[in-house]
Amino acid sequence: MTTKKIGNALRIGRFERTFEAELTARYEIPRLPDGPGRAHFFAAHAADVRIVITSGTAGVDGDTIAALPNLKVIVNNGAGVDLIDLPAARRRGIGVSNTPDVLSDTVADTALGLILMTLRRFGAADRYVRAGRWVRGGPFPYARDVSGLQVGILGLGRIGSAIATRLLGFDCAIAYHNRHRIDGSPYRYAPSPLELAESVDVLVVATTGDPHARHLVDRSVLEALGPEGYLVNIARGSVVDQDALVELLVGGGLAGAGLDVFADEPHVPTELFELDNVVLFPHVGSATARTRRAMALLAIRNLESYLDTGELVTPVLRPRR
Ligand code: 8YV
Repeated sequence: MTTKKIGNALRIGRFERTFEAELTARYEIPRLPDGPGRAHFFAAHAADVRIVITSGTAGVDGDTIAALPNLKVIVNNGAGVDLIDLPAARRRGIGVSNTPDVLSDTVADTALGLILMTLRRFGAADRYVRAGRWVRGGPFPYARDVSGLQVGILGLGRIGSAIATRLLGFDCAIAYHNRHRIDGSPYRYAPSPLELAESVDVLVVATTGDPHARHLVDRSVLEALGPEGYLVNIARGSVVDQDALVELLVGGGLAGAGLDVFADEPHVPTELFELDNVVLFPHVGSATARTRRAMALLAIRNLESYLDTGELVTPVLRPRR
């Protein structure tokens, strides 16, 4: 494959390895330097940039959008666009694309893994064997059944729905909260996150990480979940009040938590390392070879579609023509 130069495009942030490989195999695109080099780059090239390519973990803030006067489109590798200033993009008519659907099953599998590992204490059980404690200490303590539980899903979108479908196979009763009730949904609707938490054994966070979702799971929601309740988060760390979560876990105010995402990744509160009822993943929700390739190819299809037709394949915001 020969690489093609796209002079009016700019890469922002570091990309996960499959996207990096697929993109560089096809295109030669300059990267926005970090540090002092950034101001020099803007001074020399800002007016040329029409396309920005970024990833879920890097994003494009309002200052960067303001610094690029001719920006027309932002292509994001990842479903979550919470690190892109969408209101600023909308005001300027800048299109934004993401990579929905192709990751839903894999992220839902991750949620199920976290639920099973946390409630059945599979991670702790594995550590028990490896540490030779089965021989010395006898049988491992009892865990909690997943089958037949009441599970609340905060954010019944594409990923939330894929989680619900899987849980039906475990005979779980599903409830959900979204800003609006979904017509025709087979699941019980809870009018607020608090009422959802009060009525379930496990609360699964599957919302977007948009500003309106910040701390949607606050201390009162966690307290409503209570000492017998579990929190699972595969969405964004910003949705949960992490300080309150840590405090409640340490003090026994929650039964446990399964977390793939954190408030300040890759930093994880060290208090959690001590707790055997907590399962910690390094944001691997979509991290399988097949899914990361599907995401990368969809991001590239968005780029190519914009170059060919001026339209995006999976727009979050359509570019103004
Ligand atoms: C990735 C994600 O971590 O898609 C998302 O929003 O959180 C993850 O799949 C990331 O986007 C990879 O760039």
